[in-house]
Amino acid sequence: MRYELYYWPHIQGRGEYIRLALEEGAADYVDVGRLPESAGGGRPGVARMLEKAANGRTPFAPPILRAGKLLISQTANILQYLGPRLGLVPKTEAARFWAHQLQLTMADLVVEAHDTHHPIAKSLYYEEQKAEALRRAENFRSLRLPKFLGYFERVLEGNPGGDARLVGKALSYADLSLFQVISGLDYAFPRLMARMKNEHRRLAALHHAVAARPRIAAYLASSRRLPFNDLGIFRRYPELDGQ
Ligand SMILES: N[C@@H](CCC(=O)N[C@@H](CS)C(=O)NCC(=O)O)C(=O)O
Repeated sequence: MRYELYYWPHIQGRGEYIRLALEEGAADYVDVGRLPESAGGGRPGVARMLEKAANGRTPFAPPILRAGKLLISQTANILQYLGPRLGLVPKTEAARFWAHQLQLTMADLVVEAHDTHHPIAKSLYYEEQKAEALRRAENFRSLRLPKFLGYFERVLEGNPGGDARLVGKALSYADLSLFQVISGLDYAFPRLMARMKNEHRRLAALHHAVAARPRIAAYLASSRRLPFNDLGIFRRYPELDGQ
């Protein structure tokens, strides 16, 4: 199976959760958005997918995965599909729902991280909502992020398979996604995260361990991994990072 990923070519964004799973699972895939426009890629290649899917199941937003005749969108939904096929989730139904539940909780956190710089509207520039962003980020730093990170630290602590993983004994796509969330938070909130990682040693260890996995390390060092930038979900505005 050669998978096709459709995602915006200029940012890691939500496409990155899918890329990490495909890379760790050594899947054969094409990152269509990063192909030249002349080869059907780029933003037009992704936009075409959002106009009208041939099967009538047009997705609302990327990331989108084409797997043969299947066209799947929503990040957590794609990972729920890929997990068993790439050996990135345990076999039991209970474990699969648990991994999906954790992924959806990460999706909630990702929205809140995005809203620190765009609390009013995606369609406005940061500078047009900076006052609200400062207030929102203060609340994120003092209440919301500690609540989310405290939760994931407790999940690691309570995992019967060991505190190095979120689900069971082996690496799952939920671990890869938590790695990506922490990487993004490190980029956007370096001061805050230095403190947070001291207080959440299991999260810090998981982040480190995933980065060191051979396939992930090779991917991170490759040109397939886009750098963080000021267009994505995680953006570095020092004034939002507190003191
Ligand atoms: N809940 C969806 C969110 C998808 C989403 O917001 N995609 C962004 C890029 S990361 C987008 O292009 N959104 C267009 C829009 O919301 O109008 C998911 O997790 O996949």
